[in-house]
Amino acid sequence: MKRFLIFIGVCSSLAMNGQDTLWILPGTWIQGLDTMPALRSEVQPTWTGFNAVIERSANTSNSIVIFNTDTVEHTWSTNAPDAAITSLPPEMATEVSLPSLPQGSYRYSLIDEPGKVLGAGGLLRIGWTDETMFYWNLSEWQPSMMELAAAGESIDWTLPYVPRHFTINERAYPSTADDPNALVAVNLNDTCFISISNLGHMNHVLHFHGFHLDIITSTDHPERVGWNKDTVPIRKGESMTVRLVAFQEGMYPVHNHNLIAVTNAGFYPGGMITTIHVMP
Ligand SMILES: [Cu+2]
Repeated sequence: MKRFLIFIGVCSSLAMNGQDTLWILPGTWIQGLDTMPALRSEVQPTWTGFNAVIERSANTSNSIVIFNTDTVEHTWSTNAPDAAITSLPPEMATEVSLPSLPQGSYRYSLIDEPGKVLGAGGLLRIGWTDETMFYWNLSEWQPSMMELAAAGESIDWTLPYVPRHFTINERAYPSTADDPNALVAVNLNDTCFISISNLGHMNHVLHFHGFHLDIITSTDHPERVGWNKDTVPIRKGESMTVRLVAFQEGMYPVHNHNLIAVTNAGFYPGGMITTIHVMP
């Protein structure tokens, strides 16, 4: 406990400079009528239910301190090429190195089974300094599986996977409108970039109304860089960056093209829906 208190003192000053420290926090997440055990990777030592974004400059190696407040060990990694795998012992701080990476969007996450099912992970954005930069951390959630993982039981991945919740930045529509990183609000003729990452256990596909977007980076499909599409698939574990040129005013929906993923506990509309709002 003493070590924990000393560490809080050191970190509260570091936290002023961005995500120098991440806190792995177990907690309770309420979505609709479901109350679920969950894990998050947050910027502060108190639970909010939202995963942090890590931002770093391009082409420089770096590190981050991760405090695992859980009572079990977790394992941390990223989807960068040749990513290191780091053990995070319980109730301890561990310094994790981040490799030198080219500009792009990547994903960090816990990769042990409870860590992966309970959802601690988010975007690792490299080399983006522009203010008009949004991010979408996609995931989906099956409460029964999360209960098993939190109880330390192993998951049978051959059973049907039937998530009840689908989220962008841990929010389901209509709450996505409350998140300035999920709601893309820009001015006419702005160019903006959206980092998209799939933290979940199934593939997703997003459909954009009103715009075709340029694929700028992709961890899993580099051959798609340069494509200009209104429908963008994101494989599980994949991260990508897309560019939006806001050439027309108005409100335009963006939604998952898989209709089960635009529901909340089976009710439409919900889940992975957000909006592009282009202001005059
Ligand atoms: Cu559509």
